Amino acid sequence: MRIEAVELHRIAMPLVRPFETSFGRQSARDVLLVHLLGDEGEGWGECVAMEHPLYSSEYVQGCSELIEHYLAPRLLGAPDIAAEGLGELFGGIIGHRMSKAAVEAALLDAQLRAAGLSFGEYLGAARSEVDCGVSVGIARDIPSLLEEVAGYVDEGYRRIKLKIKPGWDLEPVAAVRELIGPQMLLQVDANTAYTAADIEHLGRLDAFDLLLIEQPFVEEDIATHVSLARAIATPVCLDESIVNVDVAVDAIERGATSVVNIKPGRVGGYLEAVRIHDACGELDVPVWCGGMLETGIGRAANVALAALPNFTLPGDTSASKRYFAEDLTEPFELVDGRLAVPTGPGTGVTVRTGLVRDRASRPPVVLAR
Ligand code: NPQ
Ligand code: MG
Repeated sequence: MRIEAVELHRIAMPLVRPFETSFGRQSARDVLLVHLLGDEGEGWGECVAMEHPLYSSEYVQGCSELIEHYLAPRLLGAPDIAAEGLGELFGGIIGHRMSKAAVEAALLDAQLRAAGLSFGEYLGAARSEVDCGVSVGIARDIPSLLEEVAGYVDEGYRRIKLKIKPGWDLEPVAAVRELIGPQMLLQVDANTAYTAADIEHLGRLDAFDLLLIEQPFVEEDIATHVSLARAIATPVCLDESIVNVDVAVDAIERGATSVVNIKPGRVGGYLEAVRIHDACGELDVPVWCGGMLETGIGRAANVALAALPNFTLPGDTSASKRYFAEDLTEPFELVDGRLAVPTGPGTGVTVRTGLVRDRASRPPVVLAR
């Protein structure tokens, strides 16, 4: 379609409880939304970058400027563009995957709405609902952690993921395993907080029958993940390191990762996410859908992606209320530990534009032809 205008909305979304990881503590989600207006209709995309460059090099203000000065001009200059053509249109711009993914999601939403097709149908969903897990932040102490985990188990989550860091690993994991029993799926995420010197220590996690350990070392360091995978029984799963399908295949072939966390924002979009899903499937490597504290806009598309056949492990696709008292769309609610894949055209959700306006942290950036 022909894009007539690009709007960039920045929203402050308070979190229902602060979320602490090895890289810091967040009490609000700073959300950048891309709203595209085209000759065939409109679409919304959510950027997963955080306010500050703590999880990845990208951050909200940088993404907003990158889209404003580099991506939007190319979109607005194209006579006719579809999401499948963005790889070429943005090809000269190096990196900036989260920015590109947000624009791709908005264009996909617009073109699928125009075609009357849902994200799930378009991406290749194989089921109508997805198993959900929940990511649990670093807590003040073990009793408060256990209280939080018990609440999520009561709500029906099918897998618990604990954030860990040096000084907050063996004890909380042991206590949670004791609380939830041997059957419940349990995994940990270090967000790059460890070094090669910690390999022997991380081997002690083998005692807790974990599904996987996610990204213990820095994103560029595939080799130390290979060493860890050889040294311990717990499967190693890369998150931050997996920036595209070639890196995913390389990391798998080198033995650095035997499970892959797929986040569309981190890999440049839903089309690349599907390519990683397909490549992992061919290599018999299971994948699961990560989360970046998305509002209903990003969550809707993630739930559709998580319905593809090789997403065999529960994702960080939690209910809206895990993060937000009031979502930017109709809320996603857990039913028997699962979320329903939206069936309406595009993402299938309706953006509450009044709330987008009310929660704006700055005036929208509006670019037109
Ligand atoms: C992960 N997500 O898997 C990330 C990291 C993460 C659900 O654990 C604000 C915005 C705070 C994005 C904290 C989950 C965040 C964030 C953590 C992403 O590594
Ligand atoms: Mg992670």
